[in-house]
Amino acid sequence: SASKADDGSQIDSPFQGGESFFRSVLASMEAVYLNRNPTAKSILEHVRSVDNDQICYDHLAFRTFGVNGYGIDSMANFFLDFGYTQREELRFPAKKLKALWFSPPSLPVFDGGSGVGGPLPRIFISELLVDEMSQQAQEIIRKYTQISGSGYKHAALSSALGSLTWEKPLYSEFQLLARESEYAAWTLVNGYAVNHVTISTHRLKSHLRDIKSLNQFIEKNGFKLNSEGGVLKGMVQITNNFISSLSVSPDGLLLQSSTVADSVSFSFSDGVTESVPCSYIEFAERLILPQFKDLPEKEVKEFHRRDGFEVGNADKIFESTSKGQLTRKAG
Ligand code: OOG
Ligand code: NI
Repeated sequence: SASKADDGSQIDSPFQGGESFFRSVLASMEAVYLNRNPTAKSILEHVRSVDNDQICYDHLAFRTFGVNGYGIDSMANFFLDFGYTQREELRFPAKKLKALWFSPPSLPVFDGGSGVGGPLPRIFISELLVDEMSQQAQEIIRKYTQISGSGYKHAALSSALGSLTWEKPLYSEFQLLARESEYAAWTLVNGYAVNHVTISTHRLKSHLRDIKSLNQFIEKNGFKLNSEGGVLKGMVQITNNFISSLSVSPDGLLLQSSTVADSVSFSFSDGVTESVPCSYIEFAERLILPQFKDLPEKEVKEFHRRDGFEVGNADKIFESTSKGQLTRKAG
């Protein structure tokens, strides 16, 4: 799975360590995600029923608190240890977030599995710039990361077990964070749990390989897509309800859409039980780079396609867990 750096050179680091161990960890992270998020589970089943068991994950995403060692590095270390390569940084000043993505190492042999057994996914990890938050919000975040002690060293384990490394917060603390940053509130109650998996649509075999068809298929089956950013920046404005959920990069080559997150009931430490946003599922179509547009279709590999992420798209996708999207009516 060769990938290209910005200067066009190949980044092709080899996989390091035990592949079956690595895939078991991914499978445990995925199991936690599927158990908590019935929409994601059901959409994967629907897609699989049309597309003969072959689903490739474009990327997995995680959220972190950028403080006391709990930031991006805490989760990235696990992937770096198995040969992943750090790539570009993305900044979201209004949301007080930054993100990094990591490209997967190449495998010595790959015999065509599906999901976490398939081609290794990219990894997208973001962090809240905690120092830029209000004093009150910082106090809450610092309190829980301090309680957690060395928990940041066990980010992957925490994600695979579906267990927070810190104690459960008070409901009032969750609410205070939510008013200032829905990302912060999400991370306080979900910790290192997988935020979303992304289906690589162009690697599907059926008509669903076209992300617009997949969006229609999803909505026809009664699921709600994140409608944030209905006006496509730098693109023609499309008023069709299905397509308004699509984010397109300025070069027109990275197309992404996502569902609205599921909610789970969460028992706060003060005895309050409230529903909180959990995870969502995303779809990404990476189009063929202009210099490879004449390649015969069956020769097209992943590295011939648009790589990486896009700030404008990501900014809208972050809203998949926002209250505004969760309470919106479908359609
Ligand atoms: C990540 C949102 C961005 C993408 O693919 O650009 C993203 C998040 O919600 O934590 O997933
Ligand atoms: Ni994503």
